[in-house]
Amino acid sequence: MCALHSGSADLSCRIAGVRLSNPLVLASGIWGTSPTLLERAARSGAGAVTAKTCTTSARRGHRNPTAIDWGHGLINAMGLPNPGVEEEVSLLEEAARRLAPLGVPLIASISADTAEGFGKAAAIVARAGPALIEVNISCPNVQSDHGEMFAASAEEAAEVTRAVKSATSIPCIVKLSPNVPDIAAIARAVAAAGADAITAINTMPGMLVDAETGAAVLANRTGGISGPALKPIALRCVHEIAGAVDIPIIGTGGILSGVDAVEMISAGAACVGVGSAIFYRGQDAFALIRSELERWLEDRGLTLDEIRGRTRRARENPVISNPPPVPGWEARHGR
Ligand code: RRO
Repeated sequence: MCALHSGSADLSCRIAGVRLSNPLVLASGIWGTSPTLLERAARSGAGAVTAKTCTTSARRGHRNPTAIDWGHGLINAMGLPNPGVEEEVSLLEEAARRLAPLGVPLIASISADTAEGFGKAAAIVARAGPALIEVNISCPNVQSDHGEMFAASAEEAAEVTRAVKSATSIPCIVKLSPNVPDIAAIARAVAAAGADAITAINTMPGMLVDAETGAAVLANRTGGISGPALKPIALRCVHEIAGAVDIPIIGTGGILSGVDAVEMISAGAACVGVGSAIFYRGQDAFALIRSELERWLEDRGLTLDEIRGRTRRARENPVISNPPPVPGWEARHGR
């Protein structure tokens, strides 16, 4: 492991009244709901950790192959596998117990087929005492079961938000999809319905096709794209949402390095989601990104508050040469 910078920059931040020691949030679905894996993310430097989304009943998920590195990012169609919210509560309770002494907040994540179902799932996960509940209305891989995602309609997204808000007093974060014509309109609707924060964004639907056979590569045919290819889309979405609402945003999509985190916070995010980075950079991803972020701020004498939202205030369009997302990334991946 390379030497980590451990400086004096204050990386602490708040999301919906919950304090994080640093803005890096383990994204949902990356390390499941296993208490030991969530604890590992916390010990390796995450500021908060999000569990895998759970639903009112258990789901098996899709057949393999379900996740692939396609060269410029990942694509997945897990199909929301989970043991169901009742089973999940005991795992979340254990995770919360392990995270409490580390001072790392737990974020539960829920989904359902109906607004009422979201309310029910929220009331059940609340029993585990998570600091926050993420409301996943934007999974790209369950259309055949659920119909159109709730994140596609401002009215339905607001209805789900209201159902969750009336089921629990735990602050809720609504997770939006990039696959809509006007994400700012959806953000306004959920904020008006009482959302305490927004996660932007979920993965972007896509597919891989095998040239030899012409067949779709994923068993589900389509999946959600994450990693480096998603970053410019996520930056645009966060920028648009930050211009539309005042609630905090967890900017998620292609954050692999400290510089990526700086870009996302500049676009208006309060915190940043980290997911695919664990695939690209290994289990030390949080420690690496955190130390890069800290060093970047210290070298320039800047604070998180000073960089947050500065994209909107910036007057110049500098010509920058874009380095690979992570130094040495191409060599490590044989490219
Ligand atoms: O489980 C999945 O297939 C999945 C979910 Br719930 C989600 O929200 N986003 C994603 O890319 N995959």
